[in-house]
Amino acid sequence: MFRKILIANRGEIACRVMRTAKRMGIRTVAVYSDADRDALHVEQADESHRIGPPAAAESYLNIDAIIDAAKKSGAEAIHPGYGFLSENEDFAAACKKAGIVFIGPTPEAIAAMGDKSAAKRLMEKAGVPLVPGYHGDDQSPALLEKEAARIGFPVLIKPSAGGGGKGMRVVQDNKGFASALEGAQREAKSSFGDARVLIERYLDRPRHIEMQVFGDTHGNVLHLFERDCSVQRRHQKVIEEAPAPNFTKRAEMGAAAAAAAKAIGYTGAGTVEFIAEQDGRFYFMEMNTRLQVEHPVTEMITGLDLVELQLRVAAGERLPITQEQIKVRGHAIEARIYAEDPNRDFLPSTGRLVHVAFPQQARVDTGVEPGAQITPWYDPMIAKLIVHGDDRATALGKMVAALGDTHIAGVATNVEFLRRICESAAFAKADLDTGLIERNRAELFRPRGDVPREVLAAVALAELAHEEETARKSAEHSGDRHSPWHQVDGWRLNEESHHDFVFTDVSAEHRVRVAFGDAGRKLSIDGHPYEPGSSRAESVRDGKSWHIFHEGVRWTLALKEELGGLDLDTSSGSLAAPMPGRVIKLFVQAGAKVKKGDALLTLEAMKMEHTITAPADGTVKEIHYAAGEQVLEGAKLIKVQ
Ligand code: MV4
Repeated sequence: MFRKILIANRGEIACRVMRTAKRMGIRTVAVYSDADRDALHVEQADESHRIGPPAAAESYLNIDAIIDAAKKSGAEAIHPGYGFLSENEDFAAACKKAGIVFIGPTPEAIAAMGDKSAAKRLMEKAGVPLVPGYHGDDQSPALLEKEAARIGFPVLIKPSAGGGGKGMRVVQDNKGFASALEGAQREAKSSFGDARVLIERYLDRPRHIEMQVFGDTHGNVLHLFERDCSVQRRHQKVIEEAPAPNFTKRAEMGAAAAAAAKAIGYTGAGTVEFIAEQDGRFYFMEMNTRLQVEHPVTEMITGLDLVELQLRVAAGERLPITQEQIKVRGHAIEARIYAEDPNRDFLPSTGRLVHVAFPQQARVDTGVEPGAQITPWYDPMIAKLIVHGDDRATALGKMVAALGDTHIAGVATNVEFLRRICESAAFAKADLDTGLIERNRAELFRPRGDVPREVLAAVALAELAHEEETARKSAEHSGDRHSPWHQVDGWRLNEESHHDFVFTDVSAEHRVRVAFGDAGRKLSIDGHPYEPGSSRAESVRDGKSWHIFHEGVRWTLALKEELGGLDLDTSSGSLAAPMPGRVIKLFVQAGAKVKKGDALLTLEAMKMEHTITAPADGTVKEIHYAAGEQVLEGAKLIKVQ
């Protein structure tokens, strides 16, 4: 076995590979760009090497820099992870040339699967089922149109060079064919540098089902069952699971995938992708010659560590198990958490992760920790949650709970969206096909409604607790614990006392009053008395804002103003100091016309700033203090009529 390996990747997959390497006693070498100097994968490695500036083209895709780092560190093998150089035949060849083991298939196997048309011809020869179609070299429009008619409309035109759905065109009848072909060829040329296309019968409501395969250098090939990855959005997988629910063709698909791998002398971990009709009939789509993002669901149902198998096979060992020994145990589901905003067309969201808390009851594969930056340079995936249960319903219940316990602040995330998918009737009954998200748009993207009263209560109590804590700390530091300036319990001692908060969310203002009486605190929200409910909420402070995590939803509320102990009775028109402090800023002069909510003055008390605002439209009649002056609690500060 290797003594030291380099991981030519970043984020969760780099951390994931290192976890197994460490368990096996293998030293790990990380590489990083300037954007990742402080990243978790660098911290977790035994050794790390800078490979270039943030742009992937100059760092994680820089073959020379990575080979250089491997040589410097004395790594005997390189694990490419997924993405980046993982399916780059030149990289696999460069490793070989440098005398370093590429932990993956041969350059020839990568090349054989890289061209989608060639791969399909190869698979056809190996007896793997294909969608009825045409994938020949003759690309003349007249022939392609004749082939489309032979296949039968609707047909799908796909670029030969690319996978992943880019540049595909559905054509309903022969009238639309010529112009769709032209568009597809143009896009194929600009996206892949290769205008060739293939034509297939267009399948309605297909499922994406893929088979995990493994080959060793002794001619053994295994399959590790299938995964259903039908829940996708614009060809981006969102939720994956294993085994595929209600799928009746496992044995046939497993045999087809193994035949596909054997046909190209495949070594290492690979995935054979199929497209399946609702009745289970399946057709080869393409083969991915790498470890995939969703490999953990396969690990959960087989009990195998796929990275360990990769390392053993790459080191020349035989696969340590036979096909008969591999059994499906229970059901596993994975959800991908992204820094993106589902309400803004899934626009990636960048920024600092102010708060990150992951669930205890799920496997969490992540490459970030609290305080990490999500930058625009790389894929915005934050983590993967993976759950396992005896059956699908149990696993799904765990996933809903795990998503509810995933608390991330600082960037927009898809956590709530994922939870809606998991809670949807369509997903619960495994009504799976690649159109699930589109078909359930109305439900999945419904507006979230008003801020729950539990959340407003939680935010007010959290703010109050925070202020009490701040005051207590400042009293401790002042040396005079009994100083009236540091009274923290004054609000509560006074039976009449109460504290008013105004919080704003994107759409509305909410007024929460906390009153301190004999019986303890009593809350009222927007004028209505509040009785505490039973739901839990976690509050996370972020400057002047709070993130409240409640029943799987993150609410962000900003403290707009705060009137401690101040009677909002506007009849007197006189505004008093809510607590002892110092006037630090005046926003108005006597005679000024003000509107309700306008800032009048700012008081500094207990190291906090409190801005006092006009309770109603009116005119400033008197100002009793100048900026810099100390005031006592209850002092009349300003009079508005
Ligand atoms: C198809 C298809 C329907 N009919 N082929 C999209 C990505 C590429 N790998 C294969 N894709 C498709 N090929 C035929 N003949 C529908 C899709 C497709 C799809 C496939 C898998 C997962 C998600 C998808 C989303 C839209 C379309």
